[in-house]
Amino acid sequence: YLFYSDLLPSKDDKDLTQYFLLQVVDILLNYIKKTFDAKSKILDFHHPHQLLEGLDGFNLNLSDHPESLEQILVDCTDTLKYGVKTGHPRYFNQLSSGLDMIGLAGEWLTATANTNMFTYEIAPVFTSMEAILLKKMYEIIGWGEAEADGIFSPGGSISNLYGILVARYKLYPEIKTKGMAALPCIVLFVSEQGHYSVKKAAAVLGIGVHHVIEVKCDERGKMIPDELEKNVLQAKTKGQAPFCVIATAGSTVFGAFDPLHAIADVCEKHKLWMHVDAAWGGGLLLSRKYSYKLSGIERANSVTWNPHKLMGVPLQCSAILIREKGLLEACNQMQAGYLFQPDKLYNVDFDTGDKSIQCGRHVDIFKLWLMWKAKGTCGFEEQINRYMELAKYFYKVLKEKDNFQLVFDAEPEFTNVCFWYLPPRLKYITKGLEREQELHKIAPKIKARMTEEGTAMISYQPCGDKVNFFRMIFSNPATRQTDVDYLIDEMERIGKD
Ligand code: ABU
Repeated sequence: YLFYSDLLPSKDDKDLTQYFLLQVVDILLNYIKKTFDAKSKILDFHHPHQLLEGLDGFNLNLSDHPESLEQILVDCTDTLKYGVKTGHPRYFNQLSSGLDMIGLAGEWLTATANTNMFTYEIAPVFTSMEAILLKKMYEIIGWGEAEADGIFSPGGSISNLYGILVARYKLYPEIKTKGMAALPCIVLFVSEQGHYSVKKAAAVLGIGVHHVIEVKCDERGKMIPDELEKNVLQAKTKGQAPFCVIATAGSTVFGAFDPLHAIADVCEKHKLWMHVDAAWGGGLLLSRKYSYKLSGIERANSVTWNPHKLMGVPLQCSAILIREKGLLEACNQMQAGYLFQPDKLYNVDFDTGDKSIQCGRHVDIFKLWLMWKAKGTCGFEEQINRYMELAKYFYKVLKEKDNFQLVFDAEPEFTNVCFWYLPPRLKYITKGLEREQELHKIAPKIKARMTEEGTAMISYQPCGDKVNFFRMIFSNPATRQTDVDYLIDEMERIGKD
């Protein structure tokens, strides 16, 4: 039996580290091959209590004594065995899916480097790459490099929080020292289809969820600019102080794009900060064919853009981009003397840590940089255009079928396609409450069966007055038309009874 203490930095390593790591790579390669095999199961589902109690020798409990390296390899195999293959061609469950080989290599290298993004001192290459990538993203949005700033953050919710944080600081810099007691009753606006992270940020920032005003959407889920203006005026009449609007470019459920120019007009008129949550839709800027859907984003004061969604970068990779240099740092800077010494030997502008609300920051940049190198902008464009074509294909197939009903009759705006499956027995129930109640139960039942059988994964939700419906997402490079056809057949097979 060999143990971790026999591996490097042990002096008696005798190539054991190499052997051990090659065994790990072997386990990962087997998993990767299965991931891309459409016939393999996406998951081997077990209930939480089963996993916690232990399965076939897979014991999650920890002991006081070391386990052998052989057992550690078995633990690695089992961890993947009972997980979900998010790169499987029939995994449609989340906005972030797929398994990119270059991104994976990037993640391996990042883990091997095991450093922290807060200073150039310990991450010279990664902080430089971040500067390059941020510049690229400002250019794509349509901002000049000189006036912009940004940072990679742990996900879209945190990037949205940054946007609101900086918006508030811009208008009320005293917030940093005096807190909310020094401010009037500030309010912000987001569409009723906007992401829930906006409310969460309001709670975290001490603004309060009740001070997030939800603006009505049109029938496709886009914010109505006239409603926004009406809400702004109403808030002012009540003595509240509007400071920020969160527009959405690619809403989570419907994939809707808010009309950014019209929203920017309202923001300019009322001197409001405009943040665009393009966590999901941002990648579309790379498509010359579809980037028009985000027209007006160049007028935003800040933007959230998650390359780990449409661009398929392994989780996680999210950027907050701010159209004013210096604000992020002024808002968050605490000048910890032990990290951010001003008298270092290099240009300390590259010590980005004090712009952040965290101290330690994971290196999320390398996998994106490496993928961009490997694909070029054109590679992302091609991939994204293909998702849009797949969404249109799926929509057309469903439209032809009388046992499926689309939530929106018109062509999909984005790669989200929302629909109901209508089992034969529903035909005999007249339209009304009883039928709606029955329909509401269908999606969870089909999903449960699919999960137990491990054949496909797709999300569902109710929304407003709409009972549970499926949300199909195309953001997985492994998905082909045959997988789309399979999903439809599978729903008919499972759902018919
Ligand atoms: N941050 C939104 C992710 C939601 C989804 O993948 O469905």
